[in-house]
Amino acid sequence: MKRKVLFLIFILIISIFTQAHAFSDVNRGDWYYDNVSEMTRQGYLKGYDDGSFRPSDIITNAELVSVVCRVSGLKENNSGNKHWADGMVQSALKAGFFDWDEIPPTGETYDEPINRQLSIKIVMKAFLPGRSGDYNNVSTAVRDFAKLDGRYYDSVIAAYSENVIFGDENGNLNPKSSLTRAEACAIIMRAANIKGGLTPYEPPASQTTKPITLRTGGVSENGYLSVEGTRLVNERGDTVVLHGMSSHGLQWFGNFASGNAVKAIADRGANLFRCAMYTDEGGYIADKTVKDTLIRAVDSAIGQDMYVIIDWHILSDGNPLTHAEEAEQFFAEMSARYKDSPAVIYEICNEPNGNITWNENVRPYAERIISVIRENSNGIILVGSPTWSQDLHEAAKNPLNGENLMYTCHFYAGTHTDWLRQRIAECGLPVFVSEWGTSSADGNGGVYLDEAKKWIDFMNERGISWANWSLCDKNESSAALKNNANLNDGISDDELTESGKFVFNNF
Ligand code: IDC
Repeated sequence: MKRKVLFLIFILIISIFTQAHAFSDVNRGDWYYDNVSEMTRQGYLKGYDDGSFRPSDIITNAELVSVVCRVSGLKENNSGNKHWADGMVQSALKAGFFDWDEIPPTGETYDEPINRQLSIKIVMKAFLPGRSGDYNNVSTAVRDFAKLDGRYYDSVIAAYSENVIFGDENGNLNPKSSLTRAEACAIIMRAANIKGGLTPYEPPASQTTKPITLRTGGVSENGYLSVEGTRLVNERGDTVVLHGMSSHGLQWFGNFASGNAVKAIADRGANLFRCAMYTDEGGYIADKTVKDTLIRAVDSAIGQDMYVIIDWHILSDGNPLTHAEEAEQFFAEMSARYKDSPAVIYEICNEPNGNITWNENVRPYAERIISVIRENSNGIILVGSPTWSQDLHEAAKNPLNGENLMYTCHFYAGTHTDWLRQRIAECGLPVFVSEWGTSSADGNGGVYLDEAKKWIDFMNERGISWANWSLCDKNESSAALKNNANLNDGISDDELTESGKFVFNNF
């Protein structure tokens, strides 16, 4: 009895504790997750009453100053002013973190967005006063250095030299624009850690290029990939095989491409995630916001140390030339955004189909998109072929020129058998199975696990990488998840369908 009571108390304490640092909108895999959790655990951050933290909201003068005061241990002054943060703003002013005119203690600007240059100064004064850096280095490294007001030179030079701040993808600091609550947490934590504060300093994980978790078989281990002969190899020239899941259409099942979802499959051993961004059927061409879902998924996968495929998922639009201009713009933007990331793989046309040929449609399209991507990145590019990416023999007669190109082959175990394996074996091309299913080609029926096993053995023998269709809970047999599977706490065996179990056992 006594034991039971103790146990219940224990559970209660644990749940209070975990509640205390679980914001509804801060998830494992989000780039700011570690900082925000640690700061919450220490009691520095308070979210909103509805349980959210609103990481992407703009931070105000009062909010930034008060978090800095809490983390740096500055006590708040007694104050007569009714504003909740006034006591802290007053003591920060007294401590010299900023000057009177920057945030007048009369309070009119307390709830206005703080700008970046001022927040950098406050953070540096609070945690790393007296640090300096080299004016010449920083003023050349920061492209928009000239936009800074002179009074912020010293703080910015020191902050940049100490790795408290970094430029954006273009090397700009945007000193007069605002910053988000998540960004503010990152700067504060970096400075506090360098000072020797909370936890040992680790180089910060940037949102788009570095993992926050290191994994066996992951990007941190293999680095940039390239193609040698028919093999995919890592930075040291060793063969690499990637295994993972494809999302379903992001316009329908974006919730299964969340940070939690991606982490859940990484925890089960996957080192690859494919983001299937449909062009038609309500996808990107009709609704550009699908791109935001895709970017979040890509960033989450990078954060989990996984390789990630950006899939331009043509399907009902069988001819890739139909949306070639949109594809050029899209891949220009993506390859610029991810130019420094070894994790990203570009799949430029999911499945060409209909009345088209390799020579007249797919090949010319591929040449256009490859040249766009190559302006920014020498990463792996996956190219489809006619008949839903099965006509490898056609591509093999007139392959593309260039490096790090692979040809996709898609199969569904209930429809495609020996003859397609034969084609892969004979084509002589580097092949990547960026989509396959245990079902029939319509995504349903079966599942056909005996045939799927033959395929797995075949791919293993040849070191062929694959992504399985699909990570979602749709009521079709190719789906890996049972209805209403909840991925917030990982994926358990009883949340997996028959297909899901088979596939996950083969990561
Ligand atoms: C299927 C989905 C299904 C959806 C259909 C049309 O499983 O729910 O209704 O697309 O959008 C592919 C395609 C892939 C298909 C899949 C199964 O790349 O989009 O998904 N498949 O039919 N090629 C061969 C099979």
